[in-house]
Amino acid sequence: MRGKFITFEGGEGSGKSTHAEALAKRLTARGIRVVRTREPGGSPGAEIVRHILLSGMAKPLGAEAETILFAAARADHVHATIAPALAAGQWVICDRFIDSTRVYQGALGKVDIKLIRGLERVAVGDMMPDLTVLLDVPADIGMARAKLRRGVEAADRFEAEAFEFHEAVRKAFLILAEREPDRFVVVDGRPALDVVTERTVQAVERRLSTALLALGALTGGEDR
Ligand code: T5A
Repeated sequence: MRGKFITFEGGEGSGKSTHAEALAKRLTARGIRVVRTREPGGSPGAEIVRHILLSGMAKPLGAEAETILFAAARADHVHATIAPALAAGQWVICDRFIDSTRVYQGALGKVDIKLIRGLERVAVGDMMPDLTVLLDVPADIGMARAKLRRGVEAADRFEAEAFEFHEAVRKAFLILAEREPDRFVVVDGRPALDVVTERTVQAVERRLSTALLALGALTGGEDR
């Protein structure tokens, strides 16, 4: 049976990496084989493109060229990492995916949605997420958390954008979630870490209960 594909989305510092990791640990403890991955990146080829994108080297080429680079990285990531894992029955938990392109390059970068959807068809095909967890936090909280985590390191190409940009990112993600309520679940990322993790796990249990039951992984409770 094909594994389940879960993506985490949200603005900078919303807690995607933290809660994706926590969810992976919970699922692994229930006997599910989990692959944790991220975008941009997640395969050797895509990690090279990640460096080009996040260093800001591609910014002068314009938003369309950046979109094409994100799609090229995604195509390699899907081909080399995501599709083989799902085919082997593993569950894939990915930090950012198509919705980040729809928001950062589409809603914010004003790249034509037709180009974005066309690139999705090429890069993703039918490897669409079964569930997308949107971690929603106000931009000021997310930026403060990202800054704290980064320490003395320089902000990357997107982190360096202004507060208004990050607040617009938050709104654009919420609009996507409203449009596709069957795929998205929105989790309030403001409460304490363990509270957000618990709510995330519960949301995944609700949405993917059939698959978890089939694997005998819903009723365990040993890790709660
Ligand atoms: N991008 C990406 C595009 O423009 N288009 C695309 O198609 C794609 C795929 C990626 C950048 O690329 C852009 C978007 C991004 O700007 P990245 O380095 O991968 O860059 O950055 P992010 O994905 O934004 O990752 P961050 O690490 O900044 O944010 P996370 O993963 O959301 O946050 P996380 O988990 O690292 O948490 C940050 C800190 O907050 C704490 C954590 O412990 C950590 O220290 N924290 C909490 N603290 C208190 N309470 C909570 N509830 C907390 N949750 C987390």
